[in-house]
Amino acid sequence: MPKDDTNLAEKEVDLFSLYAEDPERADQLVFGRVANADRRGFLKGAGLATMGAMLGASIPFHRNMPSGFIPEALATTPGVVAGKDGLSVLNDRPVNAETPPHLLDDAVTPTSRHFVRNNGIPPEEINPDTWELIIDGLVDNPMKLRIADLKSKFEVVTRQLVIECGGNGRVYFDPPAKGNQWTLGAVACAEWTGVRLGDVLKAAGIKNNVIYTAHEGADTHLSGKEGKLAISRGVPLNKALDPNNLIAFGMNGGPIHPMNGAPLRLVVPGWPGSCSQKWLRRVWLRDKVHDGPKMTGKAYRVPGYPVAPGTKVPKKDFKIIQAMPVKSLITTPQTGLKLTKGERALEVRGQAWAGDNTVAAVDISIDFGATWTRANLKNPANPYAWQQFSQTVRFPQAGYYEVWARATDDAGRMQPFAIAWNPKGYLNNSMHRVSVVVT
Ligand SMILES: Nc1nc2c(c(=O)[nH]1)N[C@H]1C(S)=C(S)[C@@H](COP(=O)(O)O)O[C@H]1N2
Ligand SMILES: [Mo]
Repeated sequence: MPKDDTNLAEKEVDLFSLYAEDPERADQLVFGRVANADRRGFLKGAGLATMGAMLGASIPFHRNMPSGFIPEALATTPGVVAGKDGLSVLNDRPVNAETPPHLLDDAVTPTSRHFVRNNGIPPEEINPDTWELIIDGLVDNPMKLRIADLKSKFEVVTRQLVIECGGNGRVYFDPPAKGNQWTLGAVACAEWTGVRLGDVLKAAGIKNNVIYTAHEGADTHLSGKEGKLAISRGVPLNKALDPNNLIAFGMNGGPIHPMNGAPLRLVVPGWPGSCSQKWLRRVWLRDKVHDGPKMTGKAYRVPGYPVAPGTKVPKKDFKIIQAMPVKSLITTPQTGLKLTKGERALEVRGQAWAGDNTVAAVDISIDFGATWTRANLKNPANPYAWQQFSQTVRFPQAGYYEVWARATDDAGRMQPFAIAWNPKGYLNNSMHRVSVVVT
């Protein structure tokens, strides 16, 4: 049995607190080398690209940086990831950054606003022209494909697809759950271009005994151990063959952002974001449930039955998360809005999505859920795109209000008021609330 990787989250600590506690160890972690190693060597380690990404620039004189050195820009403005705009950085090693809800108002999330969830250290140097994807395991014809091969051998499609981290909303769990303390913004709907995963697997010839996929990326484990994967997940074959899954090489009409998996990634919409392997190197087919890092133990699993907050659940009762639940996000107004000058009417807007399902309705309340008004709801641009909703609400008098949104999917499932607590803090789809003060 592979080791349970679920306590890895504990190692995902903030860079600055680590430097304060133990600069030598921090340096080793950040730069991937021991602090007193060859000076020219240690800054070439895996952490430099991450450092550069955090700073928004490479560091020409990085060799002059003393060990334990914290760049001023990181010390004063920790909220920066190159090519990202307005994201909140939750963790810088590995980089994890989410998008404030009011920046998710677009039907298609701009690349600069797509959240980042890294479990390890992204690859340093990527060359899209020579990048190779291996398809092997239980297939008739193992394949090695460059991106040019994917483009010439398979139909290229463009789709708007939601990726949501399984741990989105974890911060609201009480008792708290370990791991990145995502609030609301570990979700996005970008427009991805690529080929269908199913087409590529079929071309390789799927053997009769295949039941599961296994995905591997080119990022490295936080420990820096050679050949140790940060994360390797898979999906049941029937999900893998869904024509909406892409092996993507394009994002919003341009290249994939380096932190979102350039030059090649999976997009398996509707299921936890962890199924959408970034920096994709290999997909192999198996005759058993995949057991890669973060596939086993309690990772991306919830108890198979509802439990009261704080319940200790035996490991054997945990089930792999499949489809994500119905959810909505209010993107306008931004919480804390003050309406002045006697304004009483306000347009509320947002996004709604529902795992493998579609959203049938979104309702809005301004009176703490006593009454609800149906919002206008758009159809998805394509399956697995999120759906925009809007409604104008009118506040009867001056005072403090909360606008609540509640989506219902086409199977009749509705977002709950309270969080369905689970030990690892996954699948929080409780209703989003924003505050509005009318003066
Ligand atoms: N290779 C690799 N793929 C990965 C991850 C990772 O750490 N390494 N993180 C996964 C998780 S947990 C999520 S939620 C999504 C996030 O995709 P994004 O960073 O593009 O938003 O990528 C998934 N794919
Ligand atoms: Mo995730």
